[in-house]
Amino acid sequence: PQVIRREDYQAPAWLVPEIALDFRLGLSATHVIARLSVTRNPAGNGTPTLRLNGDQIAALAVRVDGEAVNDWRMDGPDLLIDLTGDAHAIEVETALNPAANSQLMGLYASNGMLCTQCEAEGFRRITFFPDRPDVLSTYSVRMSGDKALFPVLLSNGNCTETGEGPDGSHWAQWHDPWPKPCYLFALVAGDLVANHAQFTTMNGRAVDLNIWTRAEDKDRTGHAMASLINSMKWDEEAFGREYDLDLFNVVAVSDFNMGAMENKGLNVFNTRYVLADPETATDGDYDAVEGVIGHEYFHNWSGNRITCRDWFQLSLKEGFTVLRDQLFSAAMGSEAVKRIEDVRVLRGAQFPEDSGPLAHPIRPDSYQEISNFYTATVYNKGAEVIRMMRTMAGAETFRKGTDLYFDRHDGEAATCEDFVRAIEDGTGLDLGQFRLWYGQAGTPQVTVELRHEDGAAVLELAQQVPATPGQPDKQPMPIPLRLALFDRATATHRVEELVVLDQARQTVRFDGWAEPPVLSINRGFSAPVQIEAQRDPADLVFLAAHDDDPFARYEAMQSLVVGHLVGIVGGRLDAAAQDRGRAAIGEAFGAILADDALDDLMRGELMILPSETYLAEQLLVADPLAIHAQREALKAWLGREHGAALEALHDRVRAVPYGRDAAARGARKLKTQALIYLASADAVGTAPRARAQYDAADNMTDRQGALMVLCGLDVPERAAALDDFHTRYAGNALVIDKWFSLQAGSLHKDVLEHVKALANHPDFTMSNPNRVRALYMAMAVNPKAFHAAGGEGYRIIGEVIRKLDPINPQTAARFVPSLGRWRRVDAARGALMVEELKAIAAEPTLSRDVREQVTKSLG
Ligand code: DPP
Ligand code: ZN
Repeated sequence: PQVIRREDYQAPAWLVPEIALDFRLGLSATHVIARLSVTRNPAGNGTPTLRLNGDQIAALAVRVDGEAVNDWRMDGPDLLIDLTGDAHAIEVETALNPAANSQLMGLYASNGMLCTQCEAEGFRRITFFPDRPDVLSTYSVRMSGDKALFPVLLSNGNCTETGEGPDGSHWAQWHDPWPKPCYLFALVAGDLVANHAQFTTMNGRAVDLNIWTRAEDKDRTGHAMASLINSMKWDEEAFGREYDLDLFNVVAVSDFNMGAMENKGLNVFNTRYVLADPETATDGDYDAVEGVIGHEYFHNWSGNRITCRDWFQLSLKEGFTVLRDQLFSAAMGSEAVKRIEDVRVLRGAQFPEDSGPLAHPIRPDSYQEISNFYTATVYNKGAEVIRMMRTMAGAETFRKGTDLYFDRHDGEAATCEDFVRAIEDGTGLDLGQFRLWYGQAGTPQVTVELRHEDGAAVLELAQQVPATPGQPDKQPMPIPLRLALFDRATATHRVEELVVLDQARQTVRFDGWAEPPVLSINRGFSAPVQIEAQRDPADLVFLAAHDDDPFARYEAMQSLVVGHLVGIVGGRLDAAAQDRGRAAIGEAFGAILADDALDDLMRGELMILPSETYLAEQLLVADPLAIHAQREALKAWLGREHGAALEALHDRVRAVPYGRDAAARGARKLKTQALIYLASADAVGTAPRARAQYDAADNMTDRQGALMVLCGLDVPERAAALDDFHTRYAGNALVIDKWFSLQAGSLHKDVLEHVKALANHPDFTMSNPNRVRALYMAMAVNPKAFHAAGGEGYRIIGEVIRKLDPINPQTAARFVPSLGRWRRVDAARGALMVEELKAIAAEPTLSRDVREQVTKSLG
């Protein structure tokens, strides 16, 4: 396999300042003429050979300076032309079949419309081009097609002209004044309607906003539009970034590999991040729409105006843009809850990457298939790394750094190093050692010990960055730890500061403590590390009740439960210690239920137990079913112990009417949380309560929550509610996705039987990524199903990978990491997982995507 290395970067030999594209559109036959003005790059290596990348396309004709030529040649998928002189006009014709493009990369058909996805390397499936992000061009796009099939014709930038053609056809001409790499090119043609609004920027530019959907979906775009307007305003205020075109289009597409795509002036979205109304979208869905709308909009500056020099720099735009969308969502809602959710995602998705065979730094050194690097590491850990700079600089000073970055690199294809240097120059921070965060993979382990001696609190800190594939030895990194010391008597803190641990070991002394304080550390999750501390459960109960940092309060509760469950599963707690631990959790849980000063959204967060994935992460080798059983047992015990309080809570929040405000959202969150514990304690007794919540629901949050609980129970109410749900939402693809996910993710003892039956359901299809993920990703992340005795879960996922790979390799490859965790489970299970990986590797033809992930997972 060909390995692409970061250190091999070479400037492009030829540039393409301008490109004109002419599309004659048809669902199964589209004809493309690309006219490129190419100029020799003075900074290039001087080769006469122009390399135009291609992928599964053929050149029908090639012209140089207007003359048909024959002396071009193919080098694998690429088209090469030798040129004399410094500037030429190149013209290439290609023919495409969008309807047959099941990979959903390049130009493809979805639901009768045509759309594109070009990041990272999809443009080369449309025409021959130097498909690399450091080649920036000005685009003119003409498209023509049947007016009845494609009444709406969109591309990047502004529409400059339209007209009628022969035989019921029409055409449109678009021009994007901002030079861009080809991964930001987009085209959409279809029968769409727009929700239209206007936004006036801080300097008075009037911008037309359109959210395009199929007619029947239009009335579910209000939240996306409000989120877009909020994003535009927030980016002006928080980062000084103004929109730079007169038009901003968003299109919702139901077949989409990713969440959404930030194409210049024409964002293309997976429908699930656009459509929302109370009847069909949960509060979580609303948040996801807001977050992704923001994310793609923010890319206009962090991604489009300043793009990446090469794909190793992906975190330059993604890490920064994730941070920007996190700050935006925090500003729109509860900052505390948003931070907890972000950390939950990091721990659930990124920590396992860092500790597995696919571990890579946020700026990888090599890849075989770049699609495999759109990871939680590049995105979410990338955001955490930039957040640490912000924490160390302070928000206001950090802004000076980002201002400088935008100023200095506007219009360029930049590197992570450019970003760090701009932050350094703008803030005055010395980030020399900090750069290690870009190059070293693995989640640092920080050991914390607090001693009390001679009237002082002495904090011993040590760090260790674990070995990862290809990186056996690591250097200590700067780890900013926000900490506080609490006075037990007053339950307030006297010290709060940011300590930067930048050596292997460090001691920090705090004088003036006659009594030992309680330590609160990594407040706000100031660093993406794993804290190892021997904590007295009483101290954690204290912090869970009194810490004034909401994240730290949540963390105290999590640590209490992690210590208890991991202690039991690891066989480290005797019966008496188990009882003490459980009692401490029960006490803290009761205090959370009873605390009148807590808002319900935060109360809901504090009630959520650490996930099984996160618990497994604490053990070198885990028995997933033992973790599952112990966690379920604790849930049931809490449900019994606090049954009356949980019922009272459920009754209280049931009475709160639907609203989008925090209080009503908090009520809905608690409604389902209460139900979860009650059902765990008493399935038969709670089923009618769950069914009542289902029936009374006037919104998807309550209805889905109740159905989720019922799905896990072996009660008659289960099938009836599932049938009702399917009938009620027949034809609404996003809600039917939920119907699949709830069953595949359920706690039900027959979950694998359900999954197998659902695979044959008429609503199931392997060609829609949302549907595939709804069934199989939900199952792959459901430990009870995935790790079921005998390896059936592994076989199901292995088969999905093999069946999906020829259809959609990008989506298929996303399933490999779950099997790649084989070293972290008991040997018998591990062997079954390896067997599946080997069966995949033995396939005669495999995509580069799946091949890379499988080989690395076995390696
Ligand atoms: N660049 C997209 C995003 O993260 C993914 N292709 O927004
Ligand atoms: Zn992004």
